[in-house]
Amino acid sequence: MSVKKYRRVLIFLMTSALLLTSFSPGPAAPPLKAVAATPLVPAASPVALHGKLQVSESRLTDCHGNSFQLYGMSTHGIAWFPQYVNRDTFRTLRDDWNTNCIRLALYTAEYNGYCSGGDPKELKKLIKNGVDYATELGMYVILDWHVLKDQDPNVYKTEALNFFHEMSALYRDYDNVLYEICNEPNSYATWDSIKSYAREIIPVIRANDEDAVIIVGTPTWSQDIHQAAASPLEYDNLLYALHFYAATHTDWLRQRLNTCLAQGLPVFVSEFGTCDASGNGSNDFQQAALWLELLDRYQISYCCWNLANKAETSSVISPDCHKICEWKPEELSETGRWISDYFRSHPAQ
Ligand code: IDC
Repeated sequence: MSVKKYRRVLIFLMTSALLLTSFSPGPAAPPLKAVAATPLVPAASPVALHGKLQVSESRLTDCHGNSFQLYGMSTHGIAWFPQYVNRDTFRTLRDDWNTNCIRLALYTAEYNGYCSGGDPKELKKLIKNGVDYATELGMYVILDWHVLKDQDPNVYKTEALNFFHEMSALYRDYDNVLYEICNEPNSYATWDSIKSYAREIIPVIRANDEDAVIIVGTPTWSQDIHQAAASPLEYDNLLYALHFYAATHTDWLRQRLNTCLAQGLPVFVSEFGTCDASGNGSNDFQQAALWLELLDRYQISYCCWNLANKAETSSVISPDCHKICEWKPEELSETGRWISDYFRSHPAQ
């Protein structure tokens, strides 16, 4: 049964309940807050409270029309670390880390990527499991077509068209699924070539799910949002990706963000790291805090790279910890301790 259908049923029940309580004596019933209910979306979860999202006046908004911020973890490549596509992992991220979304990174080219030697069936199964777990927990989930080594998203455009066609048909009635159509175009991939790719992928998704929220990557590893601001795509419900790594990208990129926001560009930081752009090296938590405070001020959504125990700075779990959930502070990396604390201090959404 679809999320939308259950929502309609719930709205009917809520309306009936409100009518009943308004005619009965006694103390007023507490306000009913939930807007979505399904056996899969638990009451009081982020999706139950905020429902379907849309982009309105350059901001991500919830079903009440209020500005809404997604924040949480990005997986590492799901082919590399499939063990973290797990219900208990996501539950820990929701309940202990206080996050409301998860990004599923599906590499296209690297390491048994979807288009380069990986098993598309197995990888799609992982994506579907990930969406199921997120939905059961009432979390938002981003399907990230993780273009990186392939540089230009047009390289695997046919595979992308098929993938997004299939996924958007499956999730057309889900309020909690967002589509990220190209992680980080880079090198020779121009904004024009990304636009031409987007103009093919977006209509395929929208044919199934007419108001899906879609995140579009930008040139130079999703840093050149100014090019998108100068020449945006002609669709609604779009967000443009800005990625930063705190030890590499500092004030100059925040300035660019400020300028683009002033121009009305809707932005989503679908990936950031607290270390340098290699995903390794040392952390710069001072810069990371400056970034996240800025994003919180503008209610710009963000996902932290990465949920894994790889021996690299950006992985949040300690390399010698093999638990997939309920990590103690000493089982996290320095990055994991810092970002989980930051998430916990974030006002719940
Ligand atoms: C890195 C991973 C690393 C992996 C590599 C593959 O952290 O373990 O070997 O990819 O190429 C990005 C990318 C993201 C990178 C990350 C760090 O989106 O895939 O992950 N990064 O280099 N953009 C900027 C940094």
